[in-house]
Amino acid sequence: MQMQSSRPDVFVLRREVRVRLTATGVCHTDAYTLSGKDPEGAFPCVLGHEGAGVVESVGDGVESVVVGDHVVLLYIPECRNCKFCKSGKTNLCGAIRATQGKGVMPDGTGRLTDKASGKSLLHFMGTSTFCEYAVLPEISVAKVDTAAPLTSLCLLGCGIPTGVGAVRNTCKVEAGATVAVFGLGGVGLSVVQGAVLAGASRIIGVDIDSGKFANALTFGATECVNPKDYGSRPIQEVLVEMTDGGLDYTFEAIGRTETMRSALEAAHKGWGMSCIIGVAGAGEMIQTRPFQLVTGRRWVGTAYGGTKGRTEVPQLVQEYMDGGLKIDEYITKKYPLEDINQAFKDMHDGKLIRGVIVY
Ligand code: NAD
Ligand code: DAO
Ligand code: ZN
Repeated sequence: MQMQSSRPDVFVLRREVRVRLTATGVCHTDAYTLSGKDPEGAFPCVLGHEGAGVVESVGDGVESVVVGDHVVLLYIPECRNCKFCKSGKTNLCGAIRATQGKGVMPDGTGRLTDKASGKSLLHFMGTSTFCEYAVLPEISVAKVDTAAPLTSLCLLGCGIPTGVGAVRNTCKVEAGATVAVFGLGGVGLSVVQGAVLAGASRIIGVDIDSGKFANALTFGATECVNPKDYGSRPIQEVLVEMTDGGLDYTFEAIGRTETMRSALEAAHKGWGMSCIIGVAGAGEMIQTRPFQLVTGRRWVGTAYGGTKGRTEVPQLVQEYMDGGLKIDEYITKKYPLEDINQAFKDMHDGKLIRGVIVY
């Protein structure tokens, strides 16, 4: 069945839901794709991937949400039925991977149209949140408590679960552990938050912009270092010296291959684990001496913090409602959609933890 709405150009098919977006975060990944540097970026498309809203209509066969439900949009779906979901080892659901990557719905068609030209637009990361409406497969929305403010919950679409989940799901940081976080933007701050919640004993923030330190300390970093203060000395040497041999866990939340290496080499011999969160430029390669791994350091990576969205996002919302998870503290500024270019500019200028577009 095809359901027509007050917007006749937008429709939902079987197992699809249409969401009226209420808010979306603006993230560097949107800017990266917009820049044209992402070889997998498919245009013309509607960008945005950190959104939340209200289910406005549903297609046939939709069982997990009804009209009026509040949802967070998921760029990694959770079908609970594919071999990835069933493995219990990963959040990388494979159910709609191929079509999502091409910017279309599972049936191979799109649901977005440029009103001015009448031409079809591609979807982005299966979400396309820079738009008042989005159509997604039902496996790509997480139903959340309607009592929680959707303007805040949009940030559970990417940055916060990524950092917190890297700590909890990917590295399973234990109480008392020592942690270093490379990069203190929204994702790095979420690692700091995750480390605090895990009971880490020492959380060292690393950033070349000392202006980021105040927020990091407020979020719970115990100290911060700026590699620029150490001249040409590799920052991993400084950290190893500061910590009597290295950290139990290090996280790279920048997206640079050099800092990925530094983070790995700042991890403690024998057991240190280093997690790559940052997304490096297309085609870039990481490197270290294999002996770093032979001697017991482990190099891992994470997408969306290993978060299984439909299962875990509602839990994060509950944690937020109970006062245990910070979300509002990330929102530096809110913008109407018409000011989205200003939001991108402010993000590039490093002024924001997160800017949020409110519809
Ligand atoms: P951001 O730009 O807000 O923060 C990056 C921080 O790194 C900034 O504070 C910057 O000053 C600092 N920095 C830059 N170069 C540095 C260097 N050489 N040494 C130390 N610090 C340096 O970005 P963000 O939104 O926090 O995202 C961080 C990274 O995480 C990005 O690469 C983003 O694409 C990636 N990301 C990954 C996932 C995932 O699922 N793996 C999800 C979301 C974002
Ligand atoms: O299943 O092969 C796959 C890819 C899943 C998507 C992983 C995305 C990870 C990085 C996202 C970055 C920022 C939003
Ligand atoms: Zn799946």
